[in-house]
Amino acid sequence: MGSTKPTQLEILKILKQNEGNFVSGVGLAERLGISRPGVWKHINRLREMGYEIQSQSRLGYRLVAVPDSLAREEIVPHLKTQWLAHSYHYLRTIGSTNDHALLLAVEGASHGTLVVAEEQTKGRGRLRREWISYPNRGIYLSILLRNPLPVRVAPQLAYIGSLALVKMLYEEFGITASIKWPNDVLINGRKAAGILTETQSDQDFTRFSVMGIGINVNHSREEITGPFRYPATSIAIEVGFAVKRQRVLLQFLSQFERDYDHFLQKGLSVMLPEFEAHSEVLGKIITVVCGDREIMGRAQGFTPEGALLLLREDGLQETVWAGDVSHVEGAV
Ligand code: BT5
Repeated sequence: MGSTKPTQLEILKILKQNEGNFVSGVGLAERLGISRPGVWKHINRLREMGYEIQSQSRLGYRLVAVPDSLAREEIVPHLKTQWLAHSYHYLRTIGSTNDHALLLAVEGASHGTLVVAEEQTKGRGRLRREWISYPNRGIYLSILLRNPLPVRVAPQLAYIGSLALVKMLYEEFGITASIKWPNDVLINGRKAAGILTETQSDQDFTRFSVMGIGINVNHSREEITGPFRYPATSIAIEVGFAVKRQRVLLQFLSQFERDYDHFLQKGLSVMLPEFEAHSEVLGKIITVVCGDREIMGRAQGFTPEGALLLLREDGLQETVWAGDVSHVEGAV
């Protein structure tokens, strides 16, 4: 687990309140009721966690820089959401955030619970494929959603997640990303994020859904060399500089909450024009793999439920509910 000790959190709070200024070691020791070597020990622990803390005899300690960590203390105080991520579960390393969120769901965790990790050792894609989750570079998160949805509607959550990510990347970073139906976000034609939605249902309605998303943020080219089913990239590779993951996470959560609430009120069909506007495949000749079938055709549009309408070479139109787009005309 990735929890920071209460005394360390208190020291951090005091250093942040005095950002730019030195805080005396004696003062810290007195305030916290611990010895000066005790303060020093906690300061060193914070340094190991990536906090840059300057120390000078007689002056004390000064916070110089905070790490780009997704720990609770760096995210929760800055949340702008109404209901999302207020229950915040941070893990330095975990098998899969989706597995952890599914477990929390069964134990009764609340709507909007967020699980986020710095590293996954068993990150999953669809059909149990592997999701490479390089430590401290990406964002690996799962959101627990408790609104009962008709079972056939649940896959649409992936569209809402990818739409929120694409919109956020543009608004916050000026990045033009696109959605490769049904669950990928591409930048310059390469996969930068993938979504995995898992649900538990009672008959026709979901009891809960977990929407997991993996975002390649600061990976170097070496860190995301495949072999992958589709060319991969990271935000940093495409924009040419490192991006604060904290900002990506906070802004994504705000955008997803807005889009999810809109989706609940109005349904996917109202959001379809936006989804189409950001589509990587619309109007292009693509190849879709559905089980052991491969269908080639022009992506003509989406049904109000989000299925893909494909005009095949033989002139017949086919409605594809699930599959993998393995090739897009003119792709990298
Ligand atoms: C996905 O599956 O794209 C969904 C990925 C969801 C990952 C998140 S991370 C948080 C949460 N917890 C989990 O355990 N999972 C979710 P799919 O469309 O099936 O694509 C999987 C394929 O993408 C793999 O077979 C690889 O070819 C490729 N791939 C693996 N890691 C990648 C990466 N980091 N970037 C780009 N492509 C990758």
